[in-house]
Amino acid sequence: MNRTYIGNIAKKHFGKQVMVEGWVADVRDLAKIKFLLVRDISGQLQAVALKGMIEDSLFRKIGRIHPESAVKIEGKVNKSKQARQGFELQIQKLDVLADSKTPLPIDTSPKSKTLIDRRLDYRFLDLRRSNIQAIFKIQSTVVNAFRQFFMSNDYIEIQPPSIIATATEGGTELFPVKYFEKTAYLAQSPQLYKQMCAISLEKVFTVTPVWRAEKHNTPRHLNESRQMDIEVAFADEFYVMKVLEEAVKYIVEEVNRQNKKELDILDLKLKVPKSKYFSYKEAISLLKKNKIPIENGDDLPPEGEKKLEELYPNTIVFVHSWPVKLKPFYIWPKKDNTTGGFDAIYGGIEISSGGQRVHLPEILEKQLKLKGLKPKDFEYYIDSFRFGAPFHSGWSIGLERFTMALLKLGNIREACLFPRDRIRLTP
Ligand code: AMO
Repeated sequence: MNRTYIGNIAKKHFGKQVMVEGWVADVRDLAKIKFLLVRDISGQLQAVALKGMIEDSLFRKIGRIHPESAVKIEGKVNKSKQARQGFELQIQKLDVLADSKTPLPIDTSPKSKTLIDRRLDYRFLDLRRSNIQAIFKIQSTVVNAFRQFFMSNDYIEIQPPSIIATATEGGTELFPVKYFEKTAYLAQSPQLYKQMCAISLEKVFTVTPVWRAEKHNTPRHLNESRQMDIEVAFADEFYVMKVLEEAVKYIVEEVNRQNKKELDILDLKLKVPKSKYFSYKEAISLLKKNKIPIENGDDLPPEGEKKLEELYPNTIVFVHSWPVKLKPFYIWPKKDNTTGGFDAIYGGIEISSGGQRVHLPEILEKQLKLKGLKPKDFEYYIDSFRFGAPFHSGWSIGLERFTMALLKLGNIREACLFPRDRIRLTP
């Protein structure tokens, strides 16, 4: 008999035989009746066995199945008023395909009280929980919608290197790797490579892992994360901010369209966000007015980002025209000591930053020196702008950050399958 996914069982199956495969979420072992709660990736159902209706040995075996064992069940679908799904499966045959050790190291019920550290130690089991599955099903939609959006707008997907020779986002946050006789580093960002592609391929995007050796351990930082980046030639920062706005709106629409069930499980209703634009100076005075302790020249603190969400709920807040001091060397410096750099805040957290880039070698050299970096280390990159490199702009959305903001998760680790942080390297 072919397998039927639990989520596909419908009225047309009532009174018919089906075969399901999945995991035992719960066992209720009564004298004359046994209940199994069985789940697969598409849903869960109640399976019942009545004494006298099946062989005695099978009846006894059902009561002793360990939770989280993988089973295969054949039975009849019966309409049921008691079962939450409106039907139940009357067990006729049951095989334990893979027994589970008992007791379980974590609680695998949706309302599990197991602490996050322990859950992450047993992430493979944590992934049996329907609410955790919902997060990663939605994240899968997010990545796919990102790809679809840019593919359908004629962007080219690029595959940048992950082993690089130089820092991009500041000198101290690199993981060194031994590269034959030299020291190389894990990429902190596809920044330099996406730029070198955009000056020939015009419109590029990538989804790629990045590594940052930041020592702090916070609910919003990972040491390995995934970035969704774009870079566009003949475009300024305002052009790409608009693109970001449209891409995020499309992603939210797709999640609403494709993940109704998952949003229900997470008890979330998503509205397509609005957008709001502030210059850095405007943002600082707005936050000051709202009693956030901040001065001109400061980076936006987490409570400032939260305040922006409070003032403009469900809005992508763009903060542009940042001072030179607060942006990386590759961001275009303007005459008034501001730059073409911006941040995007959504759900009370920075989900993206980007800007117009320096496309003129002389300015790039000056900027590198200003940031304490050696132009010699960046020769290959600077040289790429000597052959008709047009002005260009781009940005990067952190995938886990975005998932965290979208689904209102309290800790970025909830949005990462196997987080790498200051102390965690396994599983
Ligand atoms: P930035 O360093 O701001 O910019 O990173 C872009 C986005 O990536 C996410 N992010 C992180 N997520 C989790 N843990 C971290 N440690 C972490 N660091 C960053 C955030 C952030 O907004 N090259 C530029 C982008 C560009 O200009 O195109 C860059 O990497 O969501």
